[in-house]
Amino acid sequence: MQRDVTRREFIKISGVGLGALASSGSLLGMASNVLDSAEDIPSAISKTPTYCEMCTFKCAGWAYQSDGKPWKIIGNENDQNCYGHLCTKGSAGFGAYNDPDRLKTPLIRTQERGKQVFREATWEEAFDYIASKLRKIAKEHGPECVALFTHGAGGSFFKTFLRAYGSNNIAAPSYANCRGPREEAYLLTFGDAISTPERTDMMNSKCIVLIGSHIGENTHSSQVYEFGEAIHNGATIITADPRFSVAASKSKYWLPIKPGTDMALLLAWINVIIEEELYDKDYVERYAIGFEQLKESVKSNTPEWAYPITTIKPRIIRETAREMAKHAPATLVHPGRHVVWYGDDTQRVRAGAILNALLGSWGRKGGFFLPEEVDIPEYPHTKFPKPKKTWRDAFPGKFELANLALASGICEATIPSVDRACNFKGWIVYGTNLLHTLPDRKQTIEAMQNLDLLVVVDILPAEITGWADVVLPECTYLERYDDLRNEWGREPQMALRMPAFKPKYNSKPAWWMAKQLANKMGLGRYFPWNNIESYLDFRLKKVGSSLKEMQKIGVKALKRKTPLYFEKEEEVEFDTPSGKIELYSQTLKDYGFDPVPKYVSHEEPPDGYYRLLYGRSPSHSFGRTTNNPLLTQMAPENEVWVNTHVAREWGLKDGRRVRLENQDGSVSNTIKVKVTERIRPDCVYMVHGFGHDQKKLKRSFMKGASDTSLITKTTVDPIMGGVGMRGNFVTFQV
Ligand SMILES: Nc1nc2c(c(=O)[nH]1)N[C@H]1C(S)=C(S)[C@@H](COP(=O)(O)OP(=O)(O)OC[C@H]3O[C@@H](n4cnc5c(=O)[nH]c(N)nc54)[C@H](O)[C@@H]3O)O[C@H]1N2
Ligand SMILES: Nc1nc2c(c(=O)[nH]1)N[C@H]1C(S)=C(S)[C@@H](COP(=O)(O)OP(=O)(O)OC[C@H]3O[C@@H](n4cnc5c(=O)[nH]c(N)nc54)[C@H](O)[C@@H]3O)O[C@H]1N2
Ligand code: SF4
Ligand SMILES: [Mo]
Repeated sequence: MQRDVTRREFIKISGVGLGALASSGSLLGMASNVLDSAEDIPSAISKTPTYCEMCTFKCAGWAYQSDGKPWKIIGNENDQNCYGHLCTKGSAGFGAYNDPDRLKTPLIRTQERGKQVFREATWEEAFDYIASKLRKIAKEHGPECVALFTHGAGGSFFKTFLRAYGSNNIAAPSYANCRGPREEAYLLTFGDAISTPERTDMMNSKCIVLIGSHIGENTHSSQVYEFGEAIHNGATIITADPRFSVAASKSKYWLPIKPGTDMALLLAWINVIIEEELYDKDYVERYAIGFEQLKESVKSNTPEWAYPITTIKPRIIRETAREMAKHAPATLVHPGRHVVWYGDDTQRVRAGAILNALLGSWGRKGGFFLPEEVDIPEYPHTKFPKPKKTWRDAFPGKFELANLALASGICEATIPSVDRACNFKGWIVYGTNLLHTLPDRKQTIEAMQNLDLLVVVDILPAEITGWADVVLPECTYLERYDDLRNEWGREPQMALRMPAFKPKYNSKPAWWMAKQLANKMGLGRYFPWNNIESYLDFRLKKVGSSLKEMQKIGVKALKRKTPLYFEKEEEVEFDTPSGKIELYSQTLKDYGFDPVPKYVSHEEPPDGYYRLLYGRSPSHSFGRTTNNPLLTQMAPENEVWVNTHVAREWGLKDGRRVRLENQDGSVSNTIKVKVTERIRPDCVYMVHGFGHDQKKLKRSFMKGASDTSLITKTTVDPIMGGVGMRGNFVTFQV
């Protein structure tokens, strides 16, 4: 922790603080903490390096205290995840720390699962309970029958624990329920993933094409910052979205596409770029294979063909395709992030990847840069045992192109069935509220009712904690060390999170829990360090830094080893089976899928129903911040966007409360109507994260509606198991 900032530094800091607040909205309660006169300068100011956990993008920042009290959190200027600017949610980290609803002590269930009756327990009792159940499961079914669901930094220690125990069934909903299809599509095409933070070179783009991605409402810091830079530099923005999003409002072209038809638009763009010979011939010839098959395949996908499908006029499709080609290779067809829409998502994202290949933007300035990360050696530990089975055994012959475990798949395979070679008996759930995150709540509940053990590690009493056998209260990110942030980027960079405060209540960090539990189970050799400081210091020293140095600077970049883009006429070996960019994928063909993406139509809403679209609140991260005392002041509930004509037909006025009912009769909580021209009449829209039904979340209980409660139907991507969630239709209960 750094102490006693000088007066001069302080004035500099408060200037930054004001800027950050202005950009993130001065409605924050913290604004009152910004001082306006020199006399107000507190005597003792300290700052502690951290990386943010208000979402999982891990922006690095500084948590400031004045006189030992929380003051403000601002971005670390040297951090490439945020360029010194945290988003609204990141600025409100103290709200999470100060939330009076936080979990305070370990809990053990005393009545039937789901009744939500617990007794307070000591850590010792909680670990004893878990250890004895885990031993029993290992003995009766094998350790592979325990799965870990994880989202967030501390999950890494539970991953070590699970592997030491003998299971490798580790699932993040951020794969099958978020960006999985994107990673697989880019792996299939370029032999490399997009990952986090995205390798998009928006800062240098001259043309950005957004297919749904609503950057600006999706507030991942560096994405918003770079998007802003591109706009400032005069880049052409083309946005395809059934809704006039914030990004659409910054666009030269807004294409209000009919939802579910993006593949037709992408194929028509490919068609124009090939037919008008607008593609980068040298790049395609040098780096790609399958051009002739692609050309043949998209021959009939003309703009005129796409018009009745997408409702986008042929003239606009041609004009936008030419615009993309004009700025190539500094044209970025953004790969998106939450891409699990209609079940053909790997193919749709692949069509975008192919478009990028034709424009020559992969490995080029303004397209996709070549990221690097720091190669930090692991702390030496005993080799993990080799599991005898994996989640894949539950799905023989299916989802073979999935590179990670499927959260929904593990959930499904927890429901006993005779033909499953891998049935799950225990779950450890770290930092993911599965009841809000996985669609089809009924299935999640049925799965949980079949478990022998359900452990939940959380900071708040989320819906999922109510179903646990044991609840382990984690302290917030501001009260703990975590593993180093080591992600790729323009520079190989690492960031440190360390405690700014002592843990409140009887909460503890994940590293401590995992290590204690391992000791209890005789697995201590997998955590062979005395404390987290020595663990971090050991690893940092291996790459020429130290814990002491990182405590001072928070973020450190090392030198790149290779150039950021391809060199002119460079020979490149892509990590695909052919060593080339695969416009035509033999791998897909071998697994029985279309080697070149093809248009497939999706079900339309019946009369009187509207497709349910969902997205992000700029002031919240999923459901994890909707109880935050600072953020609830800004956005206390969500609204359902309804087109003006539709509202008139239903006699709905702006602000009226309705319930939504979906095609399967599932009914939502009440939600306010927002009557607007900014959405097509065939769909409605709401942001995700509201409609909590956990009473212990006092500020967010029953505020707004949950999109998840209306997502009972899914379309699974046969290529990799992504769970398409935009095939649900709703009507109004007025
Ligand atoms: N219906 C619907 N479902 C979706 C989405 C959607 O838009 N609509 N989005 C999908 C996407 S893109 C994603 S990535 C996933 C995200 O899904 P999740 O990762 O499940 O996100 P949250 O629902 O915010 O759940 C996070 C949980 O972590 C807890 N938490 C917060 N901070 C900490 C911490 O420091 N330590 C611990 N141990 N716990 C913490 C919170 O209290 C909360 O219970 O959801 C997917 N599911
Ligand atoms: N503030 C904030 N920012 C976040 C998050 C958060 O919770 N809060 N979560 C982060 C995470 S993990 C993720 S994955 C990302 C998600 O953010 P994105 O990847 O940007 O998510 P999308 O699902 O693409 O975006 C939703 C947009 O898609 C549009 N849309 C819906 N259906 C269609 C369709 O059929 N076609 C087209 N073209 N558009 C459609 C909607 O109108 C909406 O504008 O956000 C990240 N950033
Ligand atoms: S995008 Fe916002 S909430 Fe997410 S890590 Fe960065 S500052 Fe925190
Ligand atoms: Mo996500």
